[in-house]
Amino acid sequence: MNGSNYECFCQSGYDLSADRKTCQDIDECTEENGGCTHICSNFVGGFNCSCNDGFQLMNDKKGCKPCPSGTWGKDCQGDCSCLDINTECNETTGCAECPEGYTGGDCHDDIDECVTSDPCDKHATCSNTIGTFKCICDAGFTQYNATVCQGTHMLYTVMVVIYGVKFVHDTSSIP
Ligand SMILES: [Ca+2]
Repeated sequence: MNGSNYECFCQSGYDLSADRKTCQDIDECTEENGGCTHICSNFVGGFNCSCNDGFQLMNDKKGCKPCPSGTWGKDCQGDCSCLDINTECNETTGCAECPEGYTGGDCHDDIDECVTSDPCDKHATCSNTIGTFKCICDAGFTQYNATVCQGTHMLYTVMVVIYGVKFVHDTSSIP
């Protein structure tokens, strides 16, 4: 071979380098965004298109169309069921409102109330459960209601919870 009687060709996605012997990746995204409507991602030997949240790739693998009703998020993988609560579902953020005890775009994530709101009174230990929580009364106390424990002794504390404000009335002075 004297260098003049052969010619190199590259596979698709590659271009011949200046030395005319090696192939180098073509960055298709530099030209017209690779034909992608939204996001063009180059990789060695090719490229692909993807869409912004709230859209899905069309059959041509380049165009993007809005998520079908009932779905949201990246590649429309989010589920708008919102645990059957009839509420608005945003195509990029998901469910606008979740039932009590749940959070997340799909409303499938449990809220750990023991961390977020410390709902139990001082004579109880909070225990998170899926969709809600439990207040487990300390020894010597029994359940008065979901969040309040009262002493089983003569002296006890009544805790009334109204609109999230706690009023503590110590009845120990009452004969
Ligand atoms: Ca919970």
